[in-house]
Amino acid sequence: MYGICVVGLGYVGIPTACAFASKGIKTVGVDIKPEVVNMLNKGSSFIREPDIIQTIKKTVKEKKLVATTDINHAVQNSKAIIIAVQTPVENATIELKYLHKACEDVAGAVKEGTLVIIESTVPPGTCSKLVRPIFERRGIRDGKSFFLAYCPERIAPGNSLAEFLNNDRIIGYDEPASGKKAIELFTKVTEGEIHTTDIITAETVKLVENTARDVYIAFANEVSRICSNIGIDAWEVIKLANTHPRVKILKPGPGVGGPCLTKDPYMLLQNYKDDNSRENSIIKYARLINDSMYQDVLKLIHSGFSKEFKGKKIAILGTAYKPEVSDARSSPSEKVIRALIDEGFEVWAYDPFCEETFGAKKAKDLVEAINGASCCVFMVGHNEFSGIELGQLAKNMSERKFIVDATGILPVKDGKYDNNIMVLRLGGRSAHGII
Ligand code: SAJ
Repeated sequence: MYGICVVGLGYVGIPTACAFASKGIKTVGVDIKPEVVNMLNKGSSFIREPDIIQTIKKTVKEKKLVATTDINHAVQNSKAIIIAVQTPVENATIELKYLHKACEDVAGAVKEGTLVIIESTVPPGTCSKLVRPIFERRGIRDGKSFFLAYCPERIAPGNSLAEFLNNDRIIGYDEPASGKKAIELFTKVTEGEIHTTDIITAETVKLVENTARDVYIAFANEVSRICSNIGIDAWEVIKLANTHPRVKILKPGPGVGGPCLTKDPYMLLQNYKDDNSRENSIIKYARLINDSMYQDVLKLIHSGFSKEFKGKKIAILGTAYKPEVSDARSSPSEKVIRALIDEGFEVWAYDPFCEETFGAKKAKDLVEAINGASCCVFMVGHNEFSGIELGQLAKNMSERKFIVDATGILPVKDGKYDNNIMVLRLGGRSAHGII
């Protein structure tokens, strides 16, 4: 018998399964992909976070964690089920078919008295309109013959296990008996505080959190554009503005990537009933700003070249969607790389975590990427890049060398440096007249 069954072993399901197994709770993970299941059973994972890898290795060996493709067997033999399948945007709509299928499978096998927790991000109302009816159609009643709760994940990829174990948790439930069971379960794994509410509020809270972050980042990006127009350094402006006790501006960058902030704001926006409100929403404009930041990077790159750039080598440093992760979904690097290839540049990409190159030539290391390049573009603030010295870069680059720092990773401001190297920084003074 398992304490927990986690359905969906993706970027959320794996840390979830690891967290329960690390607390000594016998955990079974289910996925339809045999390669994911096999990898986990061999003590490994596609998530390259060291504590995830270590925990999987240890808990698989101790037989606290196992994976299977057999959902019936796993569900029938578990006291509680957590569903953490993807809810992606496909053809411009939120696709709930994976959640639907997982709920059907769980409802078809679940034993009386099982706790079922939805962890996937969903549009408000999904648990009451889609999930609960799937169970009720089989005569399984929430709060009586099964217990339903919505507990959204809040983990930041890159540090997912620690965040799962330590972050505060929201638990949404509509039946007191279901809430009691869910609180009991999360108390075993969460150091953070548990906050309770009804299910539709919990569903909305999750979307509001991610939308807030997207809007805050858009503001930082807008500050960067405005400062470039004034001819001043946005990084200095933000640093000084943040000395105010009630101001906390985030960092400008080449855009917002990843599977969450690029999608969740649209799930929230859908709740406006009229087009006008949706079209004029701060949420929509934030998305537009963040989605268009890659053009600012391209403008900086173009400004560094004289007219002829066909065949010139450019090194794109970072293809992941953010620092220290291997995930390239909706990475701003994709748009930049594809545009540069179309324009005739010879584009090379290097990322210490991520295999994806978006059609650029793959460099095995930093040296191969920058060797003979006219331009290096820092697209992701990976730690490996933060120690780079300009002198080291200049030595390996071509005669004509300039660097675009799209993430503020370099310890220098923009301007001309020794070795004839020019640094153009997104949000920097030198972007004046360019952006
Ligand atoms: N970014 C900036 N400037 C910043 C911070 C981030 O441009 O100052 C960019 C990043 O480079 C990246 C994107 O934003 O491209 C998103 O990165 P992130 O670290 O802000 O967020 P995610 O998508 O990795 O994780 C978010 C988190 N949500 C919040 O912080 C409110 C995480 O807690 C959620 O669990 C996750 O979404 C999710 O799965 O929903």
